[in-house]
Amino acid sequence: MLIRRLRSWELPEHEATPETVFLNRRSLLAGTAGLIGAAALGGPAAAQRADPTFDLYPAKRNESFALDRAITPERFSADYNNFYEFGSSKSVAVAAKALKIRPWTVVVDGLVEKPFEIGFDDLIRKMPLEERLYRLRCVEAWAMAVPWTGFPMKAFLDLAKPLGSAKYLKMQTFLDRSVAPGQRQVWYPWPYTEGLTMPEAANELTFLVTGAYGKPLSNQFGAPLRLAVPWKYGFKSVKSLVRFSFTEERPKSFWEALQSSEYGFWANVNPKVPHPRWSQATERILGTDEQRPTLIFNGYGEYVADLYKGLDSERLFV
Ligand SMILES: Nc1nc2c(c(=O)[nH]1)N[C@H]1C(S)=C(S)[C@@H](COP(=O)(O)O)O[C@H]1N2
Ligand SMILES: [Mo]
Repeated sequence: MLIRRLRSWELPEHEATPETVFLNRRSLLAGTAGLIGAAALGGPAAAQRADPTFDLYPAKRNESFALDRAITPERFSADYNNFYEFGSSKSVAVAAKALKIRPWTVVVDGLVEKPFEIGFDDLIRKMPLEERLYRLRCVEAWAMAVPWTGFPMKAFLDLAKPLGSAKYLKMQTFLDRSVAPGQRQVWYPWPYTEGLTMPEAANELTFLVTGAYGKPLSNQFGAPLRLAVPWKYGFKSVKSLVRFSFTEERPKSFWEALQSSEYGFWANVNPKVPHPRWSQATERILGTDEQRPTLIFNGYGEYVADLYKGLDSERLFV
């Protein structure tokens, strides 16, 4: 009952369009630059200029990941976020500034040769950074296209050295009720958790993100480290990661734990498989009124369709 009432984010977009988008649209029409300060203009904010990894940006773009549409302007993508740790509205950018992203330690444990912890600044300097233009399709039927900077999960796996017995990679967000008011809402299964099979984790597309728009990530995007798996619904792209655990058992993810009939483990994008309460056939392009047809695997089938051969008994598209 409680969950039902609270999960307003599941409303179809036309019933739930937040005021901020209207405001931005209006200010655009008026010829002004939007409402969120320097970041809205695309330049690095003070927090980003002070970031100890600022010198790594912009990273060289990997041209193999091309878009079929325009990059979403940062003033839209940085002001319309799902980050339940900081509230269930889309306007979490200000609240997310409370997250302290240094020092930041990442734990690697479970079925690995040797569990370890590594500081984020050490980790990023061991990894091959590049920029990729990726699309993101939220299960709520809006979509965006973002220039992420980061490194292939494959490079991280080479560092983590999972054992042959590992079948899944479980990933978790930080847990700190003192900075994240959403985490005081005890009916949610914190910390936010997501999982991939090992073949999914090792896929060329699976990307660990440290930056966006040629700068270190701003907090609302999931700083300092988040996942991007663009062929899956956006809720799989878990933010502000602190722990990577290799397991034999399939991890239960945050939304799956809340409502498994609507949000499953696989969550691959498919226009023909509706959400129980709305169609997935089209998507609204963030910052516009444009609707586009949704693509199977969000258009990334050539990279990932083979991962799902022989898995027809699974709920691959929920
Ligand atoms: N920790 C955490 N990760 C999260 C979420 C969240 O609430 N908490 N929301 C997910 C959802 S539903 C989406 S669509 C994307 C949104 O990413 P964006 O805010 O960068 O657009 O983040 C995903 N990762
Ligand atoms: Mo989402």
